[in-house]
Amino acid sequence: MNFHVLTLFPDMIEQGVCTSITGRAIDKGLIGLNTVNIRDYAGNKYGQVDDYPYGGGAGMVMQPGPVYRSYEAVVEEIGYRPRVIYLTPQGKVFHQDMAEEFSKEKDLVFLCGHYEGIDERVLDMIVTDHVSIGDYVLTGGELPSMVMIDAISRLVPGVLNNDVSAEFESFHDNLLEYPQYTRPAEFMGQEVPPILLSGNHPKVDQWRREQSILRTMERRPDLIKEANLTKEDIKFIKTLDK
Ligand code: 6GU
Repeated sequence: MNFHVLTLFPDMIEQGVCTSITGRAIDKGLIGLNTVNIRDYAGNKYGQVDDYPYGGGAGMVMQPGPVYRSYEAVVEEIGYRPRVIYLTPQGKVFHQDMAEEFSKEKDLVFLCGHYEGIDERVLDMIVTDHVSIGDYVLTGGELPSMVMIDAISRLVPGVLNNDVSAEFESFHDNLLEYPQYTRPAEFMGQEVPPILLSGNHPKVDQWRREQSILRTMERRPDLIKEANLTKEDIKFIKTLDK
């Protein structure tokens, strides 16, 4: 899977994505990163990529030409028109299900805006998906594209070294993950829950499932409605009211 990022700050993307697990995935050839500097496609020799907004108002707007030409450079390279994700607080809020859907693509283009945004005409021409990473405002689309690349990459087979993989983590069954412990068995007077030292794996699994449910009810009650609860889970929840 190849990520193409159209941006005015390619160094920021490269520094972020080429680090840690995604960096190793690039070294192993499991994912590819191609940053395209929109400024390389500027319309004049001064490297201008933005201009004043028609109709007046604060700030600058990114011109359509450089964005369009940087997109066409990617199309030329890969030989087809891929999905183009425009990072914007006006988009659909990013979610694990979207990460799973996007992870099936061969190429994905991320378009990072800056200033007061990008000329609407080029967005109408090339963007297939408008995506936000939450209800707050950032200075540009670079961090959101890195968030999405991280979430999508870890779903690509081989990127995580554990085989049980991405599936059994937070948001599996729409429940939060259970708490984890490691040595020492006692830390500043706090013991590890004894069940985890018992070697009784069915009991450990049951305890973890219950912890996931409790944690989700406490911290993210909005997720419980969507959770895939078993008969045993429901029985457990009923014991809590007493
Ligand atoms: Cl995708 N872009 C910007 N600029 N701000 C955001 C965002 C995206 N998602 C949340 N805030």
